[in-house]
Amino acid sequence: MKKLINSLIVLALVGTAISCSNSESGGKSNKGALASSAAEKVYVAPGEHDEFYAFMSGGYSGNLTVYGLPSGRMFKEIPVFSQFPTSGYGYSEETKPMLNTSFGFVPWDDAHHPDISQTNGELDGRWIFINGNNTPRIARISLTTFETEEIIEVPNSAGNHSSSFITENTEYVVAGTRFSVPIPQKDMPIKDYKSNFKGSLSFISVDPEHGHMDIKFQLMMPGFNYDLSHPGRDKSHGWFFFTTYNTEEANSLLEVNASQNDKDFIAAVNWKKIEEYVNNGGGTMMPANYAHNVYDESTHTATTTMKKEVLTVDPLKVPGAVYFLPTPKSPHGCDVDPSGQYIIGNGKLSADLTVHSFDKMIAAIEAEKFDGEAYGIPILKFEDVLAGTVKSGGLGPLHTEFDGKGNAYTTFFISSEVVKWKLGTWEVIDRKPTYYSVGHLMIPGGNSRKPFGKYVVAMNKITKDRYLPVGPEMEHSAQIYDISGEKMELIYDFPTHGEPHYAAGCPAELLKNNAKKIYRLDENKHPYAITSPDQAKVERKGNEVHIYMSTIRSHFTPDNIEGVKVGDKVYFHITNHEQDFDVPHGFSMIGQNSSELLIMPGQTKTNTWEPKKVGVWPFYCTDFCSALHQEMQGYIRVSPADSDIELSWSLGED
Ligand code: K7E
Ligand code: CUA
Repeated sequence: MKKLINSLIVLALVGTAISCSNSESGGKSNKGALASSAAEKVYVAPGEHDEFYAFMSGGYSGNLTVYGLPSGRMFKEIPVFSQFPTSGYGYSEETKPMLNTSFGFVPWDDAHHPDISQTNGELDGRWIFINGNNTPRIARISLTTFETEEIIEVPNSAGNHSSSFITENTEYVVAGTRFSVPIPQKDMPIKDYKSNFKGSLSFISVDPEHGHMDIKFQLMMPGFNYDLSHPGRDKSHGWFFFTTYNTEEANSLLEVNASQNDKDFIAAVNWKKIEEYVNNGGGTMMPANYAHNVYDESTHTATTTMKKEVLTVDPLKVPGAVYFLPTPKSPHGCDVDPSGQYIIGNGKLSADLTVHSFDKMIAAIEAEKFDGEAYGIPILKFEDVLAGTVKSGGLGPLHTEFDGKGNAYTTFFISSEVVKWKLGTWEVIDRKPTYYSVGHLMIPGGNSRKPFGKYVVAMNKITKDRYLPVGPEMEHSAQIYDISGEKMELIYDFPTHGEPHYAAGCPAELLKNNAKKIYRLDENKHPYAITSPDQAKVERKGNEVHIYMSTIRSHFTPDNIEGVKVGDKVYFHITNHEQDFDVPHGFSMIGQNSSELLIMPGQTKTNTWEPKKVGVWPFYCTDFCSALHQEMQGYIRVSPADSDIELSWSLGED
């Protein structure tokens, strides 16, 4: 045991050493790996637009960032699972419900794997989904407003990591648990994990018209760790593949104890079969408690519904629905090529990649050639499903993407490189170093039937000397390689925000003409909206004061309010009466226990303030909206709790 620990530590240290010693960068005498023509390939002239959008997960920022490719320019950070003072998301009364869970208000998560909706296996640009890893949730973001519209909590899950991947007509967004747990949760000794804990794989249906999510069923699998997943596509459409590790079912010191088995599994799930079973009344309804948060664009308001049950499916009750494909060395990434034929398991403690064949898998199932079973689930023979092995010579393979021209690209964390290899012959065509310790990589559409194989973006865990130092922590780095030729060419290197695990990209054409410019005032159904500034008013209901406020360049209506008292709770319901693209107004109040708000044209948002001190207190617009932005301000007079000053408000009067 000691020996194994030591050798793992050595492996890890060697990895770090390799990843830092293959540096070609950092020194002033060195231009890095760049050829002089590289600059032209990424240069997007001022005023010109990028060719691709790239949506990068924010990892521990909980958010999603939007970049342009090839320029590497960041356009927006979209708040998803984390409160975001830049816009007031998670602070405004309207958006707070988005962060409700069965654990209460959870204003943060760890976002890993964005995936764009598809139709017939091709990106359709309607929505992008992303998983919250820590408090299991799946979010749906609109690709017209670029705002989070829906978040569903996933019960019976823990470490929602093999998520959020989309089937090829967006029938389902799939979420798998990383940690197995007692289901239902209960108080029990941890050491009794083995054969008592379960791993749930959730199939969340997506309504084709509005995108609304609902958990269709949860498959209750053996207590392994379900690491990553991908849908079958084209010929394998109807199946879903999940890598597992810790098939040892260890509950302590997993770095050693979960590395005992030479092979873990890829679980192949025939979801069409289970869907049919469920549609015919199969499955067991189980009590559960989870939040479903939906943002309504017409009321500009989110609501939370607590759901009370979930349909569970025991895989043994649906013969022919689940099989295990033995896959070496604690596989991490689980990727399916554009034709749907090849399923690639990246054994992270291995140098080789294992490629399974979908056709061979089906043949082996039909011939019932099994190699035993695990908890009643048939295990296929490794040799019977193996399509080939890529002898890459790299170390620590993690993730694979495809260019649509018959090539695959795999990242190697330990040896810090991207390796290009050929599907079908398994020969390595090219390899290029990354700086440093690469995790995922992304080709726009690389997770669909139709990749746009012009660039690959590598997302690196360690930045070290790539940019000017900014203290002990550097932003992670992304690197763009031109993959239009036989050999990859590193052309650009740019910092990212948070930890971008995965990314999803698409041609700019798919989205740019649909991006929303304003919210129409005549469609604003917010209960506290006012349709014009002359409807502005202030109302008292007990100790609540509701201010119906308007913004338009460059004043608030009203801008003087009196009669508020210490102990009141003041609601600012602010409607932005602008109807021009890109003219938000901001709002902030001195001493508020919240953030500012940024209110889009035609939108209504609500901020609260509980005045604690007598005085005359200012508020102002936080977004430089016009030449007279600094004039966009107002005062609230706060009197003692027992004052009899009447509520009054004004604009432009003495
Ligand atoms: Cu490899 Cu969450 Cu996809 Cu990170 S995971 S790298
Ligand atoms: Cu409105 Cu500044």
